[in-house]
Parts: sequence; C-alpha cells; structure tokens
Amino acid sequence: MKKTAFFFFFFLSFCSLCAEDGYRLWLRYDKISDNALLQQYSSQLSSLLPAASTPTLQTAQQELQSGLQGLLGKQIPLQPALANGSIILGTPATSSLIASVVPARQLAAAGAEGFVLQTAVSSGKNVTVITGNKEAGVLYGVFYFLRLLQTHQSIRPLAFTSAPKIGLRLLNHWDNLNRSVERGYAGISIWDWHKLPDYLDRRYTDYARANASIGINGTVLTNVNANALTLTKDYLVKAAALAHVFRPYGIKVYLTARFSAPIEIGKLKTADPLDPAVQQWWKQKADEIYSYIPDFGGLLVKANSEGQPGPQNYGRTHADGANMLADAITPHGGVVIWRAFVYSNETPDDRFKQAYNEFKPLDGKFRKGVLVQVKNGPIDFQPREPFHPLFGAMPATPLMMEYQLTQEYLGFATHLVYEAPLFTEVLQADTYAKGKRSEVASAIDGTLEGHSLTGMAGVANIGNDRNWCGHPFAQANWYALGRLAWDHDLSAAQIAEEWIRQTFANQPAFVGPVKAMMLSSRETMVNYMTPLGLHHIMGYGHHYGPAPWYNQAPRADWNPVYFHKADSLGLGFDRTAAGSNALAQYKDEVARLYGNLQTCPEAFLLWFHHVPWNYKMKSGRTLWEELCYKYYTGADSVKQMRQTWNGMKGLIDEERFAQVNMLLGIQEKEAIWWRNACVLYFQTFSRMPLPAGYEKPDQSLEYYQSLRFPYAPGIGGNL
Ligand code: BDP
Repeated sequence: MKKTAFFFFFFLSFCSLCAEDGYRLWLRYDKISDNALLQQYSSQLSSLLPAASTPTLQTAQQELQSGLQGLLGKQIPLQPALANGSIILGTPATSSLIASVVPARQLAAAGAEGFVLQTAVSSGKNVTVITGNKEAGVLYGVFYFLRLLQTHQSIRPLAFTSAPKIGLRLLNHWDNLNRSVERGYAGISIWDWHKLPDYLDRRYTDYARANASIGINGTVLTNVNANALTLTKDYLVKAAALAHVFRPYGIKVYLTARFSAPIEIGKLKTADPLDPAVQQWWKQKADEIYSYIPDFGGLLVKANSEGQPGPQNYGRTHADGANMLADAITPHGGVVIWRAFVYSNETPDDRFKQAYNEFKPLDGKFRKGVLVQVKNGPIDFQPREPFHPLFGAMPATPLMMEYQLTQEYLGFATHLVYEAPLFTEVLQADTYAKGKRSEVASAIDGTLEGHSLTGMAGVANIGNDRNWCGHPFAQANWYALGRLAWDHDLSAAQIAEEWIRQTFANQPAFVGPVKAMMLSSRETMVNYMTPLGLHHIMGYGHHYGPAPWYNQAPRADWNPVYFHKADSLGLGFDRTAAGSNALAQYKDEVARLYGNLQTCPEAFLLWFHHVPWNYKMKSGRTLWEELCYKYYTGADSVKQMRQTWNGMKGLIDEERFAQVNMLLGIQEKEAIWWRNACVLYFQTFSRMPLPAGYEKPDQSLEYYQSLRFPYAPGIGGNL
C-alpha cells in the first residue's frame, strides 16, 4: 500500500475519534463498529418500500435512509417489491399492507401520536413495519427504530407500541427579538429574525429533527417577558417561515403574548380584558396569526409577574385575562398557556405561597383550552425544591409542568448537571390529592382528574453555540425533557444510558462510569450550592455564584437573606404553622411529613424549618457540622467527577473529551468557591469552628463578598 493511501485509511478509521463538535447531538448515526452486530442488522434490513409522498412521510423516509446509511455504512435502496428485510413506512391509510400486518389493537393503543414497530411475515417475506395512525407517529417510530440501532438493541422480532403520556411537549425559548437570550448560556438565539423569513438556516431543520426525535411537538419561540412587536405582521411572517420548516416534523409554533399589546401595537387606550374593543382586537389578531400559521399552537402568557402587564392592572383576574385570549384563540384550535409564576412586591406574604393564593380560588373559572403552566417548585427553579403546592390543588384546571433546562440556577453552562433526577423527583412526589398515589405525574398527564389537555414544557437551553447547549452534557437535559414528556415512567438512569450511547459511545467501559457520574451530578451540585433545603442564595440579578449575604435588592423576596434567615439561633425558613404556614397549602399528609422536624426529609429541612445550629441530624452531626459536611462532600465529588472523566480519555473523540475536561475544571473551582463563601458566611451566625479535617478556605469572606460580575451572561434585555 502506498504511503498516502495508508494514511488515508488510517485517518478514516480514526476520524470518529477526532473532529466531533457536538452539532449532531444524539443523532450521530456513525457506522456501527461491532462487526457481528453490523452484519446482523444488515441482513435484517435490505430495502425500503417507498413511502407515500406527503411531507412528513418523506421526511421520515429521508431520516431513515440517512440514519441507516450512516449506521450500516451502506445505502438501503428504495425498492417497491417486497423482499426479505424490507422496511415499510406509513399509516394504515397510506399502505394497505400495513393495515393487513399490524394488529388493530396495537394501532388503537398507539393513539393519535404514537407508533408501532412490528416485524412480520408478509407474502413469505420477513419485513419490518414502522407505522402510526398519524404521520407524525411514523416519524417518531423511525427515530425510535434508529435509536434501537444506535444503542445496539435487537430489532427482530419487534412488536412494540408506544404512545405519549402528555399531549403538549414543548420547549419554551426565552429568546428576544434582538437575539439575546434571557438566561441563555449557549450563545445568542438560533432564531435569526433579521434574515427571516427569506433565509432559512439549516439549523432550523436540524432543530426540528432533534426535537421530533424525542417527541417534542411544539416550540414557543419567544421570551415570556414578551415584546408586543412579536405579534405584528413583520414578525408573524417570520414565525410562519419557521412553522413551515417545523411542520413536517410534527412541531407547532407558539408565541408569547404581551398583555398590553392592544395598547402598544393596537393603538387602543386600554388592555382591559373585559373591554369589548380589546376583546375584538385579540380576535382579529388571532385571525391574522392563523392566516399566516394555520396550525399555530397558541399563546403563552406571563402576566402580572415581575413587572409584566396583566389583567390585574385593570382590577381583573388571571382567569379574566386567560379567558379573553382563549375566546380569540381556541376557535382556531389553539390553546392559551397562562403562567402561574406570580408573586407581588406589595404582598408581604411568603413568596412560596403567592401563586397558590392567587390561582387556587380561580379553579373552575378558566375556559376550555386554557392550561395553567406551573413551575416545578414554589419559588424559582432552584437546585432542589419541594413540588409546587398547586399540583393536585386545582382539579378543574389542566395544569402544565414547567421545568427549566437552561441552568440559570445550576451553574450556567459550565457545570455538568444532569437534570432528569430533578425532573423525576418532582413527578414522583405524592400530592395526596386523592389519597395515596396521587403523584404529580398523574396531575400532569391528566389521569388524576380526567383532563385530556395536558402539557410539559422546558425552558430551552439552546443557543447558536456550535454544540447547541454550551456544555456537551447539557444536551442531555434537552433530551431528558422530551423523553419524560413522552413517558414519565422512564427512569433518569434509562434516559442517561440511551443518551450516552447515542451521543458518545456504546462501550460499557464508558457508559457505566459516565452514567454513574451523570446520575449523581445533581445531588453533587445541591451539596456544593444549596444543601439541606437552602434555596435562592445566588448572586443578585445575574444569579452567578454564591451571595447568601446579599440584602440590597429593591424587594425583600429577591434577597438571599429573606430565604435562608440565618441568625444566631439557627438557619432556615420556618414555613410551619408557627411561621409562614406555607405548609398548609399542601394536603395534610404532606404538610405533616414536612412539618414535623423528625419526619421532614433532611433534603428539604431548611425549606420548612428554622433549625438550631446544634440540632442533631440523623447522621449524629449537628446542623452546622452537617452543613459543612455537605458543602465539602459536594466540592470533593466534583474532583471525583474529574477523575472519572480523565479515565475516559481515548474512549471518545479528543474534542469533546477536552471540552468536558476544561469545563469540569471550571466546575471544580466554582464548587470550591460556593463551598468556601457559604461556609464562611454561615459561620458568622453559627460561631462554630470548621469541623476537624476540613481544608480551610483560602480566601476571606470579605474577598468573596467583594467579587463583581458586571458581564455575567444571560441577562438578556428585551429590545
Ligand atoms: C426567573 C428568571 C427570569 C424569568 C423568570 C420567569 O430569573 O429571568 O423571567 O424566572 O420565569 O427565574 O418568568
């Protein structure tokens, strides 16, 4: 062999280990390196029956062809004649063959959006059928099928039906029209509003592919702190261009509505929801939106919250506002998603209680077609929160879950934090709304109260960084949101495993340690940031780094000191009857569990109790010692993560290996920063020494308090 040829082959065989910028996410489709498996798959898949020529089925066919080409290293030809190894794609309506080989009950179980994967013998040939009642289901089936190959699972025999448990599976982008992203840490917005509608970036298609591959079926393009211009013709035309790209992928576009839009862009004097001119304005606006985007998903609204206008400006309720919009939107088939994230400066009550106080009395007052979107916890996307007391408390109203994928409170895009354990912890929490086993999941998927309108949203962590999410591992949080919205019975471990196998590698030597690292990463972060139920003690405004001492915010409940209440006696927010009594918002069983110092899980202790510094914890340590123990354990665990990662060298591409390595370096530094700053600060109240054996912080408290970050990312600015 000539030298150049040798180098070429050398390069080819190693190229999967070099350039890998993360752009392909979990849809890498690299050739399967296990030869036996490759041969097995190749013999089972020979050709593809041409699918009907609708946009979605053609999209499914293309995805399957390019996926198989990559994975098998050869083209699977389109061939109308049935052969051994044929793959058949379509719905029972587009293919009579499908109707004859797939049992009707399996199709029925797939519902409107699900899919069936079925191996069968047809005219004496072994075939694989990928089908669903609707075309989007076929596409979901294709992605699932490709996932089986990417994760090296068996594809014969198959008799598998899957249907989503939740109807609206959405991303919420907090993207502004000037392309800044509120709380975005992965570059600027991927929506290039300036070049839309004429220039369609390839990214829009790849975004749609990625979402469809995990079952996400809607995207709210714009920030909840909304700009009224979003609803002007210029921007509707741009949104329509995106909707056009997303449509074949089963993804609908939604927009955020600024409540005062009738004044700002409609030249009305008021935005009062009971004013007939305002109602008429919204109806016309809805007609206009649907004239550009016939399958528009609906409007998401943040009203009377953190300075946003809303119905209360006119003495009306949230229900009045939502219903007015519903009257305009629902006749076209859309929904109104009204956020319950409200708390008021004027209300002196515990911020924990305010959403419940406002919304619970409105149960039953919302029109059909309105969903109330509730954050997973009562404060604000903290590393750990108890479940929001509204779940299970508004039986007559469909409640939608809102998670935050972007790591505003979880170390930005520099910390490796796998969020699925946070998501599942909340879903599995028991609300006791209808006795035992009334988990949050059942309140969200509609089974608890018999709602058919259901939803789950994640605040997107996507930007124009080459790898989409900034941190290679942050992609897993996007992935997990989609998978859990589809099936909340999946475990965080299952989701991590399939994500790792697709995104990085299938070797057990990689999958095992990396999965373990991901699964413990959230607890690790809780330990070094907010252990034992501490919350909201981050830097003011930008939310970067620790600032438990901060007390200068213009409103009390933006100050960390409001939340931790450290004093010479102890630490934590008393939310029992002796304190703010927020616990009364939960069902008795939950209130009793959390309300009793003995039974309250220690992970939630300081959420609900002001605990004496020398209180004996289950470990036998005092509260002060336990706090130190958690902070030090957390920071040490990041060191271990780095060691684990170092052991992965050579098992994956150099590029992502090095990126993660550097990011873990930042995370380790910042974990130590959190630990030192918090321990030194709380020590000024406990007045107790650092327990023996702990390394002393290398800086003073004053040093940590003096740090300033005027250019911390993610502040946005909605122009
Ligand atoms: C907070 C964010 C703020 C958002 C707000 C919201 O700091 O930027 O606008 O949530 O959800 O956590 O509306």
